[in-house]
Amino acid sequence: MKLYRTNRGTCLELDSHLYPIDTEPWDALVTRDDLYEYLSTMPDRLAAIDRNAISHLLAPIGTQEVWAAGVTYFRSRDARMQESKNSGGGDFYDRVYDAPRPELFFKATPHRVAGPHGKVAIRDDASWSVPEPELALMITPSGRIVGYTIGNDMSSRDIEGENPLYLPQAKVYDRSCALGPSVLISEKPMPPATEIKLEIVRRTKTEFAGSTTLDAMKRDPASLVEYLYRNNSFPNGCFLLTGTGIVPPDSFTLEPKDEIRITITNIGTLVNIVG
Ligand code: DO4
Ligand code: MG
Repeated sequence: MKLYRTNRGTCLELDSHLYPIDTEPWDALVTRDDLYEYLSTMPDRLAAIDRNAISHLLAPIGTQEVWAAGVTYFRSRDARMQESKNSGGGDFYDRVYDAPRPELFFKATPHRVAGPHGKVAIRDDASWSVPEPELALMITPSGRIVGYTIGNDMSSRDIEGENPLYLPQAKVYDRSCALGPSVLISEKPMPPATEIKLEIVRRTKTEFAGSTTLDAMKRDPASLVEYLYRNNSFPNGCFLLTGTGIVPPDSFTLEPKDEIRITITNIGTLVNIVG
């Protein structure tokens, strides 16, 4: 079962049919702890619409904040230690990878988030930029994970590598995040074999491709949520990106017009253009 935000409002996909949900706003819907059960019975009361009625998809976000976890995969720990070795920051990444407390940081407000086929940005003052393909959790105000989508945690590696204290500048700027295309609504955690794939296409040629699976993640999503919600409230819920396990080689940096394609099993493919 998948939720979409579209030019025609919120739509539910169930058993290959698409149903418009005009009954309540996005925020009211995604704050429900019983979202799965609630949506499961909806088709009994709704008429399916033709897919052609949808001309484009929007980022599946209302007023939620987007947060992110870092260094949750060995590949990310490794890449960060490398990029910050000259600034003396490398040790921090190693320590957080093994510490009970995860790295959690604020990533984006809704206006900084691009939707499917929207433009994501590289900073004008950065020289080394990468996308970070991540599983994103959709979490209710009470801390329940009710859905999963794809997140792109766009990052400026040179800025973060210069000094770990520059992390907010490396991570938070206009169109530094993308979400979509759908939110998979599920009562169960995503299976460990779930694959995350990244492909970066430059002028029709694949410039980089990589993949990982969720079982390579060091942390349990529920424990990331537990830390995030400690002394921290989210009246309309929030999204939490769970970290990247795919980092292109150090010789790679994004360029304008690159197409970033992130695929996660059972969620879909999030496509964005650098621009
Ligand atoms: O420690 C910096 C950020 C790490 C991150 O965004 C990731 O591992 O995905
Ligand atoms: Mg990240």
